[in-house]
Amino acid sequence: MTTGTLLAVDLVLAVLTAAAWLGGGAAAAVRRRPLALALAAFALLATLSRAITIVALARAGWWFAAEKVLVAAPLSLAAVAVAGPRLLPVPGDVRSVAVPLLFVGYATSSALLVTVLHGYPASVGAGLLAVAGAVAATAVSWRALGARPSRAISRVALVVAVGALVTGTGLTVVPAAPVVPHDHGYRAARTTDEPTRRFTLTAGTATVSVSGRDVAAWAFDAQVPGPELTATVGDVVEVTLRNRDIGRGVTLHWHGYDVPNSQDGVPGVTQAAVLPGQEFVYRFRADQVGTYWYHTHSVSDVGVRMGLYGVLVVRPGPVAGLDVTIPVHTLAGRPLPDARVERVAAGTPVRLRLVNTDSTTHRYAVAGSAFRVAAIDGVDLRGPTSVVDTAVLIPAGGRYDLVFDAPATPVALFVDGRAVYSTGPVSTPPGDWPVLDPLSYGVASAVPWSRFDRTFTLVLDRGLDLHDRLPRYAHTVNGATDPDIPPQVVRLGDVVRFTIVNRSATVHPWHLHGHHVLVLARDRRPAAGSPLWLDSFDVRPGEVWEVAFRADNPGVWANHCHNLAHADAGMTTHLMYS
Ligand SMILES: [Cu+2]
Repeated sequence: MTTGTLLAVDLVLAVLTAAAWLGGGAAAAVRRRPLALALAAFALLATLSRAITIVALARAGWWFAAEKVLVAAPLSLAAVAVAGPRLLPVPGDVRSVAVPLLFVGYATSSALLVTVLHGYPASVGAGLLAVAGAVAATAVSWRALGARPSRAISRVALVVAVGALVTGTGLTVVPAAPVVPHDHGYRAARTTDEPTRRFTLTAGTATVSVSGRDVAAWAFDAQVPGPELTATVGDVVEVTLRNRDIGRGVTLHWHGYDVPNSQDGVPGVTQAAVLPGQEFVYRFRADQVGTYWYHTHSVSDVGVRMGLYGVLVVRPGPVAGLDVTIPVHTLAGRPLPDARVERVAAGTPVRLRLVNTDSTTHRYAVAGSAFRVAAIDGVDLRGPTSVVDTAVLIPAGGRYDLVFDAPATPVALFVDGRAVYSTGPVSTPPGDWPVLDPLSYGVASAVPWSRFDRTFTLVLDRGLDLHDRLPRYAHTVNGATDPDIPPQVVRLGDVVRFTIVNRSATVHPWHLHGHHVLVLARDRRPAAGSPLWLDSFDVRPGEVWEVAFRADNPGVWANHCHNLAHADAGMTTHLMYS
């Protein structure tokens, strides 16, 4: 069983346990004796069986079980211990065990809320809140059922509740937001004699056609995707961004391109958003070959979804054969691009540059030919072998370059089962093919570092964020949301290791700006294939990724989930050079 499944099973078990205790209490209150006893027996069994799932989760990693071990288990067991003597032997009037049963139910429920609303790391405040909730709910039920809890119990409940509210919600101490300085120091080198590729991109509202229907979009040069920017390695790329009428501002972030910090295009961190009527000139040297993309980073969730993105391809030189770029996107609920057919002579070398510009994973499959994965996230793989009838999953923001020599018969690329590109009439769509695991594809080589100067752990989860004006159910990193997540501070030259843990039930495509990271391990299994230098990787529910990089690009860099709705809902942190 995967850790993700285990997390789900444990959650279901916790819900059933709480429901059974509460149901037993309610049945006892209305004197449904057999039902009350049956539910109580089931609840006791479920409470004890959670020991199995909690221990299994703790073995998968402390991050998955911390609050269950420290809050849920002690609270449930203590409640059972307190209520137990009042339950046995079962009195003649079953109504008299209603309050003890409800008490265990409230204790189990509030522990469950700690998992759902607070998560990792476990805190004393969250534990106290859970206790206070259980005690307060029990006191109310006690009164409602006609009995009167003693004054002493009521006072204790009140004190615990107030204390817990203050410590648990952090109302007393609101952590100061980390200072994320704007980078004004760097000025991209002015060069005069180097070949310069100049582009101008004008952002504006537009109406574009998607599969025959007109939809409202935000677009660069009135097209979605924006113009494809191409360069040859060594060129200087100079892009003038103009904003015609995007009221919420626009920037250009060069996704996967490790540009100088001042050119990274993150509003509030490396520059101010470009407002209507303004312009900003980006300038950087194209020293990385490969497939990349650009997109706005201003209100990025809305901006990218509405169409403010395009492809950036840097080639080593003239291209032999066919070199096709296929950025996949969902605009107004409809898939882009439209299907395209291109006749190709047999024997022609073909490179399909696949780009996922959406916020969720896409499944790609090539039918009709074996292929190799030549590069991932712009970086060539070592010793890629030929595979056939195999799908690849590309995370949000990720890129795969697939290469093959065109056979005499048609080849087709499918994205989530839809033909997107083909070299002739499509024969058979892909079946339920196995998925390529890049961690065991290609030829391995030794990790270039044996020690790490800095290590950081990012635990991804959901939780209640009370620091805004309105409480929200946010996407959290180590229990906090942007801008309250402490930055990861490194020095120039440090070898840095990140452990990224997904405790939640959704995929988080992780994306560090300004650096490619080398994958060391996933779920404690070392990467066994070609070195994988990634800028975007899916951390699925229950997964633990270990990645590392050398801190060689000074500045303040966004380090965030590339499901941009998650990023905007708190899941954004920063890597900062001291
Ligand atoms: Cu996410």
